[in-house]
Amino acid sequence: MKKIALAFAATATLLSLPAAAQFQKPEDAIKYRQAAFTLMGNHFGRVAAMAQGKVAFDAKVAAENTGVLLTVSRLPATAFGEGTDKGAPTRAKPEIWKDAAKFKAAAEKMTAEVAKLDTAAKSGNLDAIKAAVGGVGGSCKGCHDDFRAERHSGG
Ligand code: ASC
Repeated sequence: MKKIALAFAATATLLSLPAAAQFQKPEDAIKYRQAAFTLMGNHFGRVAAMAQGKVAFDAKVAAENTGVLLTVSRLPATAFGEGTDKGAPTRAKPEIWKDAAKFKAAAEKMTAEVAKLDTAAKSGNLDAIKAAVGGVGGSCKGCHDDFRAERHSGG
């Protein structure tokens, strides 16, 4: 019985790891979320380029990229904890913490749009991918408009 309880606890810890990501210092959280956004921009950009006809459409490559995007899209929200507004140069606006509910909604909108894009990419339907790329791009922009500053702070 104890063993089962332990196994459950270990599994629960593993499953909740991204949501409970712990950072030694604010700088680590800032770098972590910036790294995640860099990866998201890269993998989304590859699919967006196909949707825009700038790169030849390859359904398999599109789905591989949205798979990475889907996984990584769930990570940044774990790295905006209290006290991570400074510690390294960042474009994160104070509104993220002042209007936490709105920020959370924007983050959830983004992950929902990314999930739709991944579903569209797995279907291999370019028109569906184009529509979903628009949704993801809109969610990026919406959050940037409200919560991302023009310039980096000094840190
Ligand atoms: C990207 C990227 C963003 C978004 C945004 C969409 O590829 O790096 O920040 O798309 O430009 O409006």
